Amino acid sequence: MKSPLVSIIMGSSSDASVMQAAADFLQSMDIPVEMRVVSAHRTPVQMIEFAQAAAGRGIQVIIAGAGGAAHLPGMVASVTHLPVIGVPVQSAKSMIGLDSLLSIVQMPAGIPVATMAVDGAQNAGILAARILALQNESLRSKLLQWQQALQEKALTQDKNLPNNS
Ligand code: RP5
Repeated sequence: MKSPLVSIIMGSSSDASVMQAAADFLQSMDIPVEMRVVSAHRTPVQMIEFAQAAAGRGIQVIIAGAGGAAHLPGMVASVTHLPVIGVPVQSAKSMIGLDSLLSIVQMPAGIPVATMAVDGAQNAGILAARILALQNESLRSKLLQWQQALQEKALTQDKNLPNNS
């Protein structure tokens, strides 16, 4: 098995059904991934150890999903130089994911987290692939093909609308 290039971490296994979309996309591009539960609040020491060791293990991008008081992506970003992509998970239904979104997006100057939409794990996978594609021509062409297919799908939808002139 190839060593993972992208680490997909989440605050709880209850985030896994959302975060799977990031893994699915990356695996469809033949990018090796790992998935881990790493909690900012329940396993803070392990979180710091994970983030400090990630680059040395060959990880190039970290995708971090969390819900509620979603401190995981920001805290991880504070102890690594790797790009961190944050996915706000809608965990507390009463707040429709706004709590998660604001916890992740409002980072202080100096510590960026590229924040996706609420439950936007597929886009996190796509962004991670785009970052890796900067240094990988065959991945770049796979991504462009995927984008072309997306465009064709939208053009077909346009053509198939009943009142399209
Ligand atoms: C966060 O709390 C996790 O990221 C999860 O979204 C939320 C709820 O966790 P569980 O109580 O379901 O484990 O830390």
